[in-house]
Amino acid sequence: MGQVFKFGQWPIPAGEVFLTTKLSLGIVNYKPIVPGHVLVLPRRVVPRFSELTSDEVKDMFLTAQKVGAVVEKEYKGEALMITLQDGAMAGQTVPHVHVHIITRVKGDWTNNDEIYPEIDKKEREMNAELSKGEKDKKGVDNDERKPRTLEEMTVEATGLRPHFEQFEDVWSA
Ligand code: AMW
Repeated sequence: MGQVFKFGQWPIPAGEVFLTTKLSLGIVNYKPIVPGHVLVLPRRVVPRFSELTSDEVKDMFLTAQKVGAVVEKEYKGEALMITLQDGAMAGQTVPHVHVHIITRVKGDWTNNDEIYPEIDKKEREMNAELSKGEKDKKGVDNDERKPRTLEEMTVEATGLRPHFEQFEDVWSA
C-alpha cells in the first residue's frame, strides 16, 4: 500500500485506486455526488484532453467503458453519465484530465441538466475547505457534501478492485 499516485497536485494513496492499467487509473471519489460516482484518469498528470497521446485517450476511454459497466451493475444503476470537463471554464477544478463515471438510478435527478451544477457545487466545496485549511489533502469541490475518510474510500475501492484485471498489483505487500 506504499505507492502514491497523483491526481493533479493531490497525492492519491493506492488504497483509493481500484483499477490500474498501463496508462490509466480508476479511483474512488473524495466527494461523490451519488454512490457509484468514480473517476478514470491518465496516470500522467496532464491538464487538458488535447495533451493526451492517442494511446492515453484510447486506454482512458476503454477503461471508462469497463468501469461504467461494473459500477452500473454494482450500484444497481440503470444508466450512466460519462463526462469530462476539459478546462477551468468548463468546470474542471483539478488540472488533470479525468472522466467522471456517474451511476444513475431511477428518481435521482428529474432534470438531467441538474447534474452539472451538482458536480460544480461539490468542487466548490472542496476548494473552500482547502482554502480554509481544513483539509490536509485532496482537491475536490465545495458544499454541504461531507468529504469521505480514507477508510471509507479504501473500503469502496477494495470492493471494486476484484472486478477488474489489474495491470500491476500495487495493493499487496
Ligand atoms: W472536475 O470538476 O475537476 O471535472 O472534478 C473533480 C472531481 O474529483 C470531483 O468529483 C471531486 O469530488 C473529485 N476529487 C477531487 N480531488 C480528489 C481526490 N484527491 N481524490 C478523489 N477525488 C477527488
